Amino acid sequence: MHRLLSTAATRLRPLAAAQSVRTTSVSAAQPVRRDSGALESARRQNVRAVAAEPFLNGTGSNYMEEMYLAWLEEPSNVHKSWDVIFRNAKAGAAPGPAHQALPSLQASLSGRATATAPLSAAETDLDKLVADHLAVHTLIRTYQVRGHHLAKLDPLDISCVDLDDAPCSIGLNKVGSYGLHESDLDKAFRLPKTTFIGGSEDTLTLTEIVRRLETAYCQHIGVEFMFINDAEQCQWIRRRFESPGILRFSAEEKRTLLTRMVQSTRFEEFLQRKWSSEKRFGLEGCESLIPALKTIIDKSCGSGVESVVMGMPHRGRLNVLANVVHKELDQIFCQFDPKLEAADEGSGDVKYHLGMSHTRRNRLSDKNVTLSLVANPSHLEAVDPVVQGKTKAEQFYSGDSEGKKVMSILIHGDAAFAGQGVVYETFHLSDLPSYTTHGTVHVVVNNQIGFTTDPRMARSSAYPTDVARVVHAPIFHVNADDPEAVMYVCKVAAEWRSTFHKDVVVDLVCYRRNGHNEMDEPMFTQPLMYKRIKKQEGVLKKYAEKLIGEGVVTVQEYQEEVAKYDKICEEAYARSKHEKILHIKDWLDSPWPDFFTADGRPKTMSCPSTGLSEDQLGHIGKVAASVPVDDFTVHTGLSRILKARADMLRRRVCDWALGEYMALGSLLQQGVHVRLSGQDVERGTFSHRHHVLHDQNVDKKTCIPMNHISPDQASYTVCNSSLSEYGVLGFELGFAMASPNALVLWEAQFGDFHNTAQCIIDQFISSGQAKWFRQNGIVLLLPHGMEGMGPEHSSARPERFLQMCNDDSDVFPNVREDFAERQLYHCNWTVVNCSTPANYFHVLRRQMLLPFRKPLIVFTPKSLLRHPEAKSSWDLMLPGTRFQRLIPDEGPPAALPADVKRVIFCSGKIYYDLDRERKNRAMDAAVAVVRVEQLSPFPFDLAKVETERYANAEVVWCQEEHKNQGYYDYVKPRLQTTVGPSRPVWYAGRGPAAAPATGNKHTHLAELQRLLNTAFDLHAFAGKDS
Ligand SMILES: Cc1ncc(C[n+]2csc(CCOP(=O)(O)OP(=O)(O)O)c2C)c(N)n1
Ligand SMILES: [Mg+2]
Repeated sequence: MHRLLSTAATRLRPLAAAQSVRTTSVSAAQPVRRDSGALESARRQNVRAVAAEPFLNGTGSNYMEEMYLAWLEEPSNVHKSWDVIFRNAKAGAAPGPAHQALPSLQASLSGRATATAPLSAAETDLDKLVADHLAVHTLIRTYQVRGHHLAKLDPLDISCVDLDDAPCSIGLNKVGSYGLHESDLDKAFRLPKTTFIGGSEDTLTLTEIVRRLETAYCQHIGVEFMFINDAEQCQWIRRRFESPGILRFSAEEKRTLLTRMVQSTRFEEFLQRKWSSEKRFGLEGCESLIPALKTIIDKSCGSGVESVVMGMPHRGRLNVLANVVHKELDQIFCQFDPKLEAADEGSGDVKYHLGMSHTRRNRLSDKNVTLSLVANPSHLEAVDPVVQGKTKAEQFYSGDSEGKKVMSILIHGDAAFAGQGVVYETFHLSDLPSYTTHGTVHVVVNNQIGFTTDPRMARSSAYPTDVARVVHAPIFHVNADDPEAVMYVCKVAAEWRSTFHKDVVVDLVCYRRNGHNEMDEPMFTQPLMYKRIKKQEGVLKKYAEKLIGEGVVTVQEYQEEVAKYDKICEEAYARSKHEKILHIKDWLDSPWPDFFTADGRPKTMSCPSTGLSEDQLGHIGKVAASVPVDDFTVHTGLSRILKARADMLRRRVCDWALGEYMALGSLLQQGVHVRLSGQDVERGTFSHRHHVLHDQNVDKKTCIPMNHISPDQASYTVCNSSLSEYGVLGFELGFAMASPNALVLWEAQFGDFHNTAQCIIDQFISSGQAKWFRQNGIVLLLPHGMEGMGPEHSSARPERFLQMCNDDSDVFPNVREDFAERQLYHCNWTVVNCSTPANYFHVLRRQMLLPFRKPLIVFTPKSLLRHPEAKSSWDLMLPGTRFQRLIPDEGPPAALPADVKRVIFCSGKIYYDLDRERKNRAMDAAVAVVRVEQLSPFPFDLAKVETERYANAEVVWCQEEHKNQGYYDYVKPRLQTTVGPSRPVWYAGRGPAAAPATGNKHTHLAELQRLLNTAFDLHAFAGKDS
């Protein structure tokens, strides 16, 4: 049958000596710089010896490097023979003599060998003794590095690393590869400190050494960890997998494991019996996932964890909900009833996507633990960063700065884990200060297939888990048909996390008993694999027989356990029949209990004024214009910026950056946590923000003035992210999910780049509430504007966001009390393009002062950041003021509206071009310019006031974006609904185009002038059809 591609196997081949020299010299940068000559010299010997000495190739070279580093630290750290080699090499000895003649053991035993010790007089048998010891050490190391290649990981026994391509010289009959002989098998060897196979013994015969290494590394557990740089961590792992007797369990532990296997297996069987033709993405073939997760949770709770946030795909999800999260079984079963009506608004979602949060008593720790499974879309792995963000937020709110109370577990499919880039993006967040969750336990349900695709067609790496190596996470492969081995690795994984607070991977190598779903025929594509699977006995049966054979349980006890669980299922099934209505809100992964009324509604439907007192504006402004710590030298350019801010304070105006400061600072003062994340947000892509000041003389000395506003303020987190959109936006969404009392903002470097995070936008932000009944107040800041910068860096694609808005273009709404808030409450998100700093300030504050949460999409400016006209007086920010959904023309047209010939509606930066052009043409009285600041939900009520005010005017929509882009397709039907069918709505703007903008500056300006000409040519539409 199949298995790994040769490309994958190639990766497992030892490196050529020359290659390994190159790689290792990077990893050992520090000591090598100090004294690289000796190592290089020793390496030259090594390279020559490599052909004859298999142990010196590949990992052997790393071994030498380790020896060398240890020697550099303290010569007595290494065996005398290595000491001599390095000393001689350092002293410039030619490779031959230095390498060939090892010191006499007697000499070395009587004291440290010296660099000048004679090398030629050693007795042959002592030389051999030393060489044999070295060989044994290398043999041990080879098992540690590559033993997993030979581990019996696959329950079907059809998959293994292709050892023809990657010879692995381990095993009793391979000792010759190390220069050892059959006659050495009974000889005793002293064990190095880097192994624990001896237990309390420090010498073992070669036969016993090999036997114990095979037990540790080549049975049902395969451990990949030798790529980890940290010696303590490697020792920690070796101790846990090499110590004799590690896989001995008490009868109690075995019985608990059996019970969990019964629950896992019988749950799927129950569903299969009751709903044989329903998709459920059953766990058959990987039933040990349930005890695996429970073991991780038990062990973690034992070390103080109180909350576990989980993310997982379809496979086995219902089982996890039932048997791990403990969702009531009747609630799960009633989801299968097609007649059940939905009680809540929104589309809802299929049962294997819903989330859940539940607090229960942990039996082992006897403490409460909250388990939440985050709702997710079909898009595999998309939930990973969301889970991390939610975990980070829970850690933040509970003051858990080291991840001791809150942790995350991510469950993956093998194909998705290897194939989806967001997995990599998420791993790269794992050790960043503002994104780390202090270690995630990853569990891969590695059923060796993805839908219909074999691993050899689905990945180029040997294992699906290789992606985890980038962050040096240890990887524990385990045969999932051995529940005890599974339980053991899960214990170690949990312990690893609580010890080192780093990621770890458990790879459950299993199979998929049915097709992709229960309706699928797997024999079409994997005939041989499935013939094999049909013969495979279920793991529960095998494990029960094992325990019965060991006398741990009797047949009767086992049968009673099965009957007990079946009865629980039957009773829940009976109860589920009484359910008449399906409540999606019972499936919330992140409930906000105090934020809503008991029945989940907003406590009010109004929003207070978002203005601030003059004093508050002055105080926050002062912080923004100062360096609030002593002895701190800022860059002279920044001093100028701060001075300019101070000047704005005197003039009582705000530019964009100051408006943002006022909004965020005031929310912090009100106790709202603010988190701003994205690429280069600390300074701001356009160098306007400067929320983190850097001392020009002291490395890493920074100051965040926003955290110096008042002593009792909430804390401000501003963090430059990794260069990722999908991962980071997902993370921030997850952060925002945890609490309604935080303003979480993600800023794209330029608006265009949001599309690499499209899945988070489409699947979570736009539709999350409709599918999963949970609100989210995340803010997206998307720099947008046509400024001649070319096809990229111009458009944040407003058309895409607007196309996903759920307000009805054809129905003029019933405008009544609190219309603005009600409209917001019923929309799926808010889309704004503010033309003034004051309005930006208000919309950010409104986001937190509203009694509910909706995502907010803000198209933010670039050139307007410094535009002299784009400044706001504080008068527009005082108490009583609020966000203006639409800004009417307050100039001459408003005074004599009947004389206005044309009313131009527009949004964003084009307003300033229109205003300038109107002045240039002296058309102030003839043309009104109205700014739509909140595009969605569309301000029908205010637009109507304006169109009625200018009853004699032509209605025009003007935009700088191309006709098939921007706002036109969204706004036109809504304006049309507002004015009625008899009044045309005209368009002034660029024509349709494939790319968002031209790369030619001249063309850009010509296009702009053309559209302004149309906008102000009062005859442009004469005789035309709209
Ligand atoms: C991003 C994404 N692409 C494609 C799919 C369609 N799809 C659903 S399940 C599946 C196979 C998943 O295989 P694996 O990750 O190994 O999980 P398994 O079903 O084997 O448990 C695919 C391709 C999807 N859900 N998400
Ligand atoms: Mg799979």
